[in-house]
Amino acid sequence: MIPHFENYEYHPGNATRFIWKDNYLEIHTDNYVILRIYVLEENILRFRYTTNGLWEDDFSYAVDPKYTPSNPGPEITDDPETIFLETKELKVCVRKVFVFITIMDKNDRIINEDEKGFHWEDFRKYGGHIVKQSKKVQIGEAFYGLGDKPVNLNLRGKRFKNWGTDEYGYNADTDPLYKNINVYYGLHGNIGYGIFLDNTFKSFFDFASERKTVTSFWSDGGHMNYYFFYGPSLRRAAESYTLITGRPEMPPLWALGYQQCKWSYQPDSQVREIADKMRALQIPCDAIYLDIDYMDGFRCFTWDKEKFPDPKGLVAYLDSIGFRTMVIIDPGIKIDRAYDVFNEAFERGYFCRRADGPYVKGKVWPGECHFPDYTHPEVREWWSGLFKGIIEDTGVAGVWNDMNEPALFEVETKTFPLDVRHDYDGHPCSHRKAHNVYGMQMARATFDGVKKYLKGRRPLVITRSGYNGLQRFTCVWTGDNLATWEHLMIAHQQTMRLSISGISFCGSDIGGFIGQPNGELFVRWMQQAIFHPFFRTHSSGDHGEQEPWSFGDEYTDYVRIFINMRYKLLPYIYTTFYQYHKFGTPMLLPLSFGTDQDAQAFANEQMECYLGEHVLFSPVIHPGARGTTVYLPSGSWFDYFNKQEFGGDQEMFVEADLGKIPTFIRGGAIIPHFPLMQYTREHPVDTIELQTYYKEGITVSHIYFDEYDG
Ligand code: MIG
Repeated sequence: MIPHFENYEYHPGNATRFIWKDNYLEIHTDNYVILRIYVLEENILRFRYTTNGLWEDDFSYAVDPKYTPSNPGPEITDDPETIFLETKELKVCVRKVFVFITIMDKNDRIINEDEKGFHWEDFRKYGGHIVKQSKKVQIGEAFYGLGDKPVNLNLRGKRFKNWGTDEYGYNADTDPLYKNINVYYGLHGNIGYGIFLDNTFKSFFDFASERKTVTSFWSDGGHMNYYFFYGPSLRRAAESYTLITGRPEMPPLWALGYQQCKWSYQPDSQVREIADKMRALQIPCDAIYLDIDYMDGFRCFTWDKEKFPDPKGLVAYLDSIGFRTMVIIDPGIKIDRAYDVFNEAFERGYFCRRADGPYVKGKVWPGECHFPDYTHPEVREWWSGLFKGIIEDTGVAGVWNDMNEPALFEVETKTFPLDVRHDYDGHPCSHRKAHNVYGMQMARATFDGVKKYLKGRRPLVITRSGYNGLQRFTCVWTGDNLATWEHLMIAHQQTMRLSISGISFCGSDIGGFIGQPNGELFVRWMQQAIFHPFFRTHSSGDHGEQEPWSFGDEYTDYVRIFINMRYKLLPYIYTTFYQYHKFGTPMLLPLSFGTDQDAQAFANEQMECYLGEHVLFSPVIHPGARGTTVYLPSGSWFDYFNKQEFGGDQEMFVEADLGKIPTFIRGGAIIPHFPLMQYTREHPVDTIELQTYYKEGITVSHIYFDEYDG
C-alpha cells in the first residue's frame, strides 16, 4: 500500500534493501520508489528519486561537463531502523521507514533534516507528478540565494516561483523575474549549507511561509533531483555549488571597465558623439552598446542602412578612441522570405514547433517571428556561425542577449504555449521542461559564436534570462528596473543575491531603466555600482538623457570621481574575478557569507557587503542621507577615503556626503591600484601602485594579472 498524507499526496514506502554502486548508494523501497544518494565529494551529495523504478537519462544543462567528481567512497552501515552513510565531513542517516533523511556533521549536529521529505502529488492536468521535498526549519535558520529575487537577503517567510518572465518595471516582491536559479542556502548557528534543485520545470521554493516550521521545494514535473553542499561556511557552500555548475573563463579586462548603454543610441553620429564626449570630459569608459534600433526592421544580424550605413567604419572609429562595441541580439527571427537568416532556419527546420507541427509564431519587436530551438545542438552550431558577420567582419566585441525568457508580446502568459516542442539535446520535451533553460542555451550558443570569431580574444556576452550554470557562458543584468530610491536598494540586493547564487558577473541598469533619476540618485547609484562586477549605465530613453554629464557639472564631477575610483581598483577587482573563476568564490559576499566570525549574527544584514577578500562597503540608499551605519567586523579597518583607522567589532555611523560611499579596507591588506586611465587599453600598464594598510600581524593579499585579453 502506498502511504499518503492528504488526498493525492504520496510518500516513499519502507526501505527493503540497499546497495552501493560506483559512486552512489541505491535504496529500494516496498512501493517502487528508489533513492540514489551520490557521494561526489566529502561535502557534496546528490539525491535522486524515482517513483516507479524508471530513471530518466541523467542529463543536465546545469552541471559543468568539465566537472569530474572525486567520488570518495563513504562508509555504509545499518541497524534495524537506519542506514548510515558517512564521509569525512558528513553523516547521512536514512530512516528505513519512509526513507527519511537527516544530514549531520561529524559532531552529530543536524545540518538538514527531512520533514515529510520526498513526496509527490498527481498533476492530472499535465498527466504526471508534482515532485516535492520538505525540510524542517532549524532554530533561527536564515535562507539565501535564488538568483534575481528583488527582496531582502534573508528569504525566510517567503515563497518564490522560478519561471522566467519578462517583468517590465518590476518592484520589490515581484515574482518570478527573468532568471531561474534553483539554488538556496540555509544558515543556523554556525552551520551553513546549500541545496540545488536540478529540475527545469516550473519550480517553487517555500521558506517557512506556508508552514512556519517547514521549508519546501517542488517542481511541476520531472524527477526529484537535488544536490547538497555542506559549508560549514556559506562561502564554501557557494564555492561547492559552482564546483558542480561551473565557473566562467576570465573576461577581458575591458569588460570590467565602465560601459555606457541606452535604448537606443542612434544614428551612428550620436554613438560617436557620446563616445567623443566621454573622452572630452575625461570620463573613463570602455564600451558602448547598440540596442535594437541599429538593426534593419529589428532583423537580427542586419544593420539599418540609413542610420548605420557603415558599421565597420563606426566600430573602427570607436575602437580608435578606446571603445569596444556591443550589440543586442534577440531570439525572435522575423518571418520574412526576403531575409536570409529566416530562410535558412525555416528550411532547415531550426525553429521551435507546436506539438501539432507548425512553427510557433509570436509577436516581438520585428512583428511576427519564429524562434530557434536553442536546445538543439545543431541549431546552436548554426546560431554561433551567424556571428561571423558582426564579430569577425564588423569588429564588434561582444553581444547582449535580451527577451530570451522567451518573451512574447500580446499574450497573457508572456511566453510560448506550453505544448511547444524542444529537442533538449536529444531528450525531446515540451516547453514545460525547456522554458527555464531556453535563455541560457541561447546565451551559450551566442558565447560560442562570439568566442569563435574573436579568434583568441576574450568574449563578453550578457543575458537577461537563464538557468543554473549560465555563469559558464555569460554575465547578466537585472532587467527593467526603475529610476527610484527603492530600486537603488533592490539593485544591490539582487546583485549580492546573484553573486552568492553562482553568478558574480552581474549588475543593474545604473540610474534605473524606466524613468529618470535626479543627480543625487544617479551619483548614489554610480558609487554603489563601482563595486558591482558588471558596471553599465542603461536607460529606456523614454525620457531625457542618462549619461554621466546629464545632471549638471556638480554631479558630473562626482560621477567622474567614482568611475575613476573603479578604474584605480581594477587590478583588485580583476584579482577578485580570478578568485571567482578559479575557486568559485562569490565576488560580492554579504556579511553572513564573508565572515569568519559568527555568521548567524549577520543573518539579517541587508546592504553591507564585501567585494573580494579585503574591501567592505555599505551603499547609501536614502535621499538626503548624510551617511549610513556600518558594522566593522573583528580586526582593524581603514576608511578608504580618509585613511582613518578603526577597531573592529563595532557599529558606527559613517558620514558620507555625495562624494563618498562608506568603504573600508582590512588592516594589513595590500590593494593594487592602476594609474588613472580613460580606458583599459589606453597605455600598456607597467605600473601598479600597492596601497598598503598597516597592521601588526599578518594579512595575506593576492594579486593576479595576465595579458588581460587573450
Ligand atoms: O521590450 O531592447 O530589458 O534592456 O533596452 C523591451 C530594448 C526590450 C528590454 C531590455 C532592455 C532593452 C529593451 N528590451
